[in-house]
Amino acid sequence: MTFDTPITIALSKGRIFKQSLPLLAYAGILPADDPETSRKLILDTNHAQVKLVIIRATDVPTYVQYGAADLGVAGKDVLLEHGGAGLYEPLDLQIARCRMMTAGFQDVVRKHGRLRVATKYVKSAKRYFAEKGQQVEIIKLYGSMELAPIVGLADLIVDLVESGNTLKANGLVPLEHIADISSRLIVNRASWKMKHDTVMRLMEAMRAAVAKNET
Ligand code: PRT
Ligand code: MG
Repeated sequence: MTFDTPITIALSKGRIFKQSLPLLAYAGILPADDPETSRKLILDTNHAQVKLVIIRATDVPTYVQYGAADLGVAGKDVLLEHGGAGLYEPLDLQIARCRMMTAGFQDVVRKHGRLRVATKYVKSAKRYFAEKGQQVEIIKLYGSMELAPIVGLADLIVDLVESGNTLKANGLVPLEHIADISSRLIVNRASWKMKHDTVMRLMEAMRAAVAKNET
């Protein structure tokens, strides 16, 4: 692929960067640095016009919403919390897959009053329990949710589960399935219009890479 317009792609370190690499490579984009070892926040690529910005996973939709990046890769969990304002979500990349679940001790007993649920996914948790017609008290945390039931901060947590090992290591079990999660390509609405050809070609190359992975 050739790039006749500047393109900035927002990615987070870790699993999203690693699993996006082969999809980007399929579109001919090769980063000049490895974010795990480099301290650079902006990575050059083999194309002078294409830059990667490396940011926190939860910040990716914000960068794309405001046009600080034209495109990004973000987990559906993060997008559900962000709300999707100012961006399109045209492609499920089928990477960084996991499940959003409730979890707790095997025998969650409801004490007096409402069940307490600790999570960083406040919006998703609220919607899930509201749809079930269950009154709960949501406690916002920023990480290490597994600790909350152990120390009596909450009866349940809402978290992402992949292998289940993290829950198991903390004596918890997955209980109810809320959503299947994977990462999505997201596109700034103005970039979608102004850089249409380039964005489309990039997206179609990534779509082909996803399809190839599925077969
Ligand atoms: O780590 P940081 O605080 O910077 O941000 P982050 O945790 O949001 O980023 P990162 O890179 O860890 O995750 C990015 C995205 O990967 C998430 O937004 C999800 O869409 C996706 N993803 C896929 C996961 C997992 N699988 C996952 N297993 N994100 C987190 N986990 C965590 C989970 O929260 C739990 O702590 O891994 C633990 C469970 O894993 P198992 O295998 O023990 O079940
Ligand atoms: Mg993490």
